[in-house]
Amino acid sequence: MNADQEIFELIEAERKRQQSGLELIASENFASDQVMRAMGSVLTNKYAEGLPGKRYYGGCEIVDRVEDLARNRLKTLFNAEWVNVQPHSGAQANAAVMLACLNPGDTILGFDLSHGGHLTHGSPVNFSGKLYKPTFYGVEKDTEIIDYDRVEKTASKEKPKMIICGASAYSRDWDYERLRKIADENNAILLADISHPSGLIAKGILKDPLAHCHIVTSTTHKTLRGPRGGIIMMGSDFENPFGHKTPKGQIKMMSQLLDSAVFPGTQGGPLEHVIAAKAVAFGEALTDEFMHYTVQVVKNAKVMATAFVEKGYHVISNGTDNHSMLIDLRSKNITGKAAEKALELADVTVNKNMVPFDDKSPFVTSGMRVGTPALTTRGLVEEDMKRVVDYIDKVLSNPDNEQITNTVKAEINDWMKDKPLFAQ
Ligand code: DSN
Repeated sequence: MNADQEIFELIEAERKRQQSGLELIASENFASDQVMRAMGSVLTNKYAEGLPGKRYYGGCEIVDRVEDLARNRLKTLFNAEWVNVQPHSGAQANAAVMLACLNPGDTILGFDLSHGGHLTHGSPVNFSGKLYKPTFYGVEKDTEIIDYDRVEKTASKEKPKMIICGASAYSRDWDYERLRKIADENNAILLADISHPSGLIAKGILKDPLAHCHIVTSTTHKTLRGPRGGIIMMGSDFENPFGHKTPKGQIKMMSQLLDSAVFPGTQGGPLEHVIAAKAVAFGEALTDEFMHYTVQVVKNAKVMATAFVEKGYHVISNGTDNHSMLIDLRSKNITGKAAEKALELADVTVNKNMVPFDDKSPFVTSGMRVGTPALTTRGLVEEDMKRVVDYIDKVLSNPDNEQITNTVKAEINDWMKDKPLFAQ
């Protein structure tokens, strides 16, 4: 059969874009060839509604083994007692958890989207803010860090059924132990969405949420460097902490509730080709090479944050513990929207982002978010981060100067041309 020229030309154009530029979007990464091979395999042809050993279709013996490998590797990676690897995305994972644990109208307490939180943690434009009653905590104005005493006060006032921690743009580690105490005081379920730092958590570089949180969700394509997808995990609270009962009065374990909230609650057939790719990525994440990778991600981020501060940029909370940072551009007299556009013209990809207490709309914003997972996968190290910040500063200091933009772009293209997407 002929290749679909139209679409494969576009795929090749995207490959060249990824190859020639600097990828700084904190939620993006480059998956290995074997992850992509698994995703592009015949497993896409198979329906397998249900779980390994309990499917609604024949012919599932092999996909059962694939999914079991994914589940077992994930359990080992995070020291989890129970996992579900079927969510198609992080949003789907969070939807399933909320369906399993909450009734419509229940109060949830999440990290404010405009301070770095996520849409699925209660935003009014998302199912989580429409079906449930959202309340929020945020960072302090002076420190730009979460004050857990204030979270405790907010929780005792709002009495949430679920407290959600985790963020899309918060560069500090989380105090899961303290949050669990706050959840227990309010008889609330504690959900950690670790989509951003999950790769770093897997290797012990950041605190372990599974030791304290009832339920943990993540995507698999950010610092975990797998295919685009989601997962749900439980650690020590494997048993149902709230005694949900079936109509016949049997206590259902939380794991059963979560499994059925994924399928048939919110999804149909699982994507077994993606689950195979997840298994490959979990296998990669179990290696020492991945340990070196995650250590380098954080080293690179710290050097990058310092380089920005030295050039007079306001890095929110003055630094980072993880792979990302949020930069308030107001002191540089450029909006997030204008910065994103100017950098794009120089083949540097970032995203505009609200900063805490922003006075601009989400379409304009006062900030940009950057991260090091993708550049580190390409093999870049600390010295390279300083060079990246020099380029960014040159462009943002002269956003309308086409000559400077073109010179920076040419230098970046030349620098990147021989660097594979997946080097380390
Ligand atoms: N869109 C993701 C991010 O960029 O952080 C979160 O879903």
